[in-house]
Order: sequence, then C-alpha cells, then structure tokens
Amino acid sequence: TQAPVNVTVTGAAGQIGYALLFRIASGQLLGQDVPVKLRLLEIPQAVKAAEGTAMELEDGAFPLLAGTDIFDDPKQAFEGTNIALLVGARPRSKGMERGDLLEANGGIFKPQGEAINAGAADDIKVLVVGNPANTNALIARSHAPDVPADRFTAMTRLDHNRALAQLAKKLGVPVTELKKVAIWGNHSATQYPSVQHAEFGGKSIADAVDQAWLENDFIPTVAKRGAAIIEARGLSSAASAASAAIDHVHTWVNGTPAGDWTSAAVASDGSYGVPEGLISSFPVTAENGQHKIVQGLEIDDFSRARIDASVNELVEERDTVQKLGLI
Ligand code: NAX
Repeated sequence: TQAPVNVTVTGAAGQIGYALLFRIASGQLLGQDVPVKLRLLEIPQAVKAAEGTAMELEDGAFPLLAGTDIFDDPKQAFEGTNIALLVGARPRSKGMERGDLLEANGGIFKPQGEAINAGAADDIKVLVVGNPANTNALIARSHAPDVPADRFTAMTRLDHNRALAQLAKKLGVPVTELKKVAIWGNHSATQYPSVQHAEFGGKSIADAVDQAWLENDFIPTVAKRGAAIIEARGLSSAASAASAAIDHVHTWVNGTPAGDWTSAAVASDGSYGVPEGLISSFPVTAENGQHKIVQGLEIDDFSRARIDASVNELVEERDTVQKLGLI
C-alpha cells in the first residue's frame, strides 16, 4: 500500500478550509487510491476551532484519511509536505490601502515560503488561494530559493469555472462541451476571461456570441462574481473556491485532457509579453505533474489590451512588494 501523501492546509479553520478539508479527506484531491495525511496550519487564536474541524474529520471515518495534525508554527506544518494549499491570508479591512494589504500578507507568506524551503518534500506543489493570491505566491516563492519556481502557483481556477458556467448557460450546452476557455492575468477585477480560442462542440464560441455580450455581460459577470456572491450570501465564496482548489491540484497532478487546457496562475517564462517570473494566469496544460503555458496562440487587439491591463496591475503589485522588501 502507498504511503500517505502529506497535504498542508493553511487557514484550516476558515470557511474555505471547512469546505476543502472534507473533500481532500474523501479522496477528491488526489484520487480514490491515495491515502492522505492532513497538516493544518492556523494562527494560535484559531487552533481550537481547527481542532473542532479535526474532530469532524475524524467522525467522517474517511477510509483514505491517515490522520490530521494541527500546528500554529509554519516550520512544523510544512515539514515533509507534498502538497501545500495556502488558504489563510489577511483580508482587506475598511480603508486599507493596497500597500498595507500587501505588507500584511508579506508577514504571512514570507515565513511560509521559508518554511516550505526548509522542510517540504522534494516534490512539493504549492497552490496559493489567499488573496491577493498571485502576489502572495510571488512572496512565498521568493523565500523558497531551493524549490523550483514552477512549484508555486496561484488559483484562477474558480474564475475559469465561473467562465465555463456562464458560457454553458448562454450557449445552452453542458460545461463538458466547452473547451479552451482561458483566464489571463491577475485574480482580481482586472482579470481577462477570454473566449478568443474557445470552442463548444468543436465550433468557435467567439463566432457564436456577440462582442457586446462579451464586453458588457460575460467579462464583468465573471470578474465581479465574488462580489455578487458576497451580496447574495452575506459571506464570500467558499465551497466553490474549495471546489476550484480541488480541481487545480487534481489537474496539476493528473493532467489536462487532450485537446483542452485549463487556467492557472504560474511563473511566466516571458510568454505573451508577460514579464518573466511574474505569477500570472495563462491557459496551461498539465502533464506528468508539470504545467506548460500553451504556446503560439494568436492574440487579437482586444485580448492584448485586456491582458496588458491585468499584467500591469501584477507588475505594480510586484514593484510594491519589492519596495517593501518582501521579495
Ligand atoms: P476566512 O477568514 O474564513 O478564513 C481564513 C483563515 O485563515 C482564518 O481561520 C484565519 O485564522 C486563517 N489565517 C490567517 N492568517 C493565517 C496564518 N498566518 N497562518 C495560518 N492561517 C491563517 O477566509 P476564507 O473565506 O476561508 O478565504 C480565505 C482566502 O481565500 C481569503 O484571502 C480570500 O480572499 C481568498 N479567496 C480566494 C479565491 C481565489 O479564487 N483565489 C476565491 C475565494 C476567496 O475569496
């Protein structure tokens, strides 16, 4: 029998953590034949709540769950970890400037990056969910110089899934018919959900919908969906975010199907004019546990402007954390 895979989840007592942990324990992250050991990281004040969640995990009697350990020290939480889901982050409070937000998150993602560098397993894969996700991933990565840069990713799969759902509704087809939808740039309101190369049942989506719908309806609906969920639910998206995190890691480990791609924020290699090293969302394929940015796509003028706008925001965030000495 296989040794359990160590999965560290930060922010384990939060709302995404609550939805995520049970799906990991049930085998949906890595597969029905892979035992997992959970390592939960929380701040000291939330350790008791995490213990409550661990009790419920125990009560699930999950056949694949080999145990749950709780930590308030990143060094211990990332010891020997194979998969790290960095969910806990500092939310923006009222009146907080972007610089303050980035600085507060630097205080979280710097020590976590260092701990991953010091103690994680050689095959470590990191997904950052906590916002601002792309730049938090950049901070963590810059403090883990011994870990290959492509192991640090940030989540735009929720945006990707939201785009699929909107398109399926508009076109009256199941999501399984849709291929080659892409999220570009930052996981923020500037993100660019693109259908330029997208297909449904082998036909072009760009030809089937009009540009006005794309610009005035589809793009803002996807980009502002998080705010719409808060408005309706009184709380930010949690189960859908957890579901997307499961999808991101599952695809990373098991690969993308032939003839399709997914979206993930990964280290840029300079493709499509995105500055090298920036963690930006691209259309990506995954094979043998490695992402590849889809190459050779023609980018029309509309897409170019949207991609540039979002990438510029990432450059500004990077410059800010650089000035703050966080990277
Ligand atoms: P919650 O506030 O419910 O939970 C966050 C948890 O993180 C809390 O339990 C807190 O104690 C913990 N935490 C804070 N600092 C920590 C640290 N240094 N180490 C370990 N744990 C720490 O937030 P939740 O709704 O679960 O959302 C978590 C993060 O996901 C937020 O930053 C949120 O903005 C982000 N999201 C990202 C999405 C994406 O698509 N990339 C979508 C959903 C979500 O908005």
